[in-house]
Amino acid sequence: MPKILVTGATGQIGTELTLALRERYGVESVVAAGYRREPSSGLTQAGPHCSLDVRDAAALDEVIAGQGITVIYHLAAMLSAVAEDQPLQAWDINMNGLLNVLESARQYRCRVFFPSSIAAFGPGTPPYNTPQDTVQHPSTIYGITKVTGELLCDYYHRRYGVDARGLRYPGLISNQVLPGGGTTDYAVDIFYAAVKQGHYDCFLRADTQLDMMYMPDAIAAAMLLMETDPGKLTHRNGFNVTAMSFTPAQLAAEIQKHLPGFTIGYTVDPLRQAIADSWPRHMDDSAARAEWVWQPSFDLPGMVADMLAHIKAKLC
Ligand code: AKB
Repeated sequence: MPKILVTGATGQIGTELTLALRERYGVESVVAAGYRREPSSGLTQAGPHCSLDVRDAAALDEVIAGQGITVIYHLAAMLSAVAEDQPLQAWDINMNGLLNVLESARQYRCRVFFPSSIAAFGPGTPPYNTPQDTVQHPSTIYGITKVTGELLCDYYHRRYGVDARGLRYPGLISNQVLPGGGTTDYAVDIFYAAVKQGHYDCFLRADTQLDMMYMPDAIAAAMLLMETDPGKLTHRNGFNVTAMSFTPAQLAAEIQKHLPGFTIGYTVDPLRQAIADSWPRHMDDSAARAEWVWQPSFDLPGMVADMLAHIKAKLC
């Protein structure tokens, strides 16, 4: 039975992943670690948890050695928009945190999951059917940390045999935890505004097409990749994965099928628009489908129906 550490366990992915891992492997097998928001007050408190700053290598080693950790899902990171506001801090958290995790993994022989992002691509990347292996020259600090993270994970595997694996997430949509400081956050905010106010003012242009995924698929993807026989993997890190690709206008039209009175307006935030414009429109995820049988369960209509049901139950 693996003993798992989830860093960033109170974040958007971490909260739901911790709960899913506990369901699969048992509550006592999964240690939830958070820093800014401690797991002691959230959904992840019902099980082993600790406060951990991943930049503190000694503290990380203490948790890993003390708890007998064998697998690390390393989710602690700063997202794209907030990282652009604080580039030095973003580098410190995203890069030094990952380096510490990989060093501990090397020393204590742990396996590692590292989430990269569509942000690992940049303006020079083919935007449609973005290939698995292509130009990666991101123009954001967040994207630079993601592509460097992919390379670092590959390096630790090649050089030290650390079993590090990862994928490139698109924008993620969760009905449980709000994202914090991302460019794709509009695709979550819109549901709360639609149910509460009947109107949403979007910070991206109506025609900004981006890849997206519903959180149950994002969690399933991480767990499936980590459970795959390593012999089947040609790539190890930075697998393209997507489930749907839409614009704010298309998402609003799908919501209007359920809430006919819903309206959307646009007040574009130049920072987040520039970030979104530098990302691909739609990735080719055939490598993930071939190597570890990736297959999403939710498309746009399925995700919208499920999101609205959950948000209405929460708010009404
Ligand atoms: C963000 O918007 O920063 C993230 C991402 C696409 O990595 N959701």
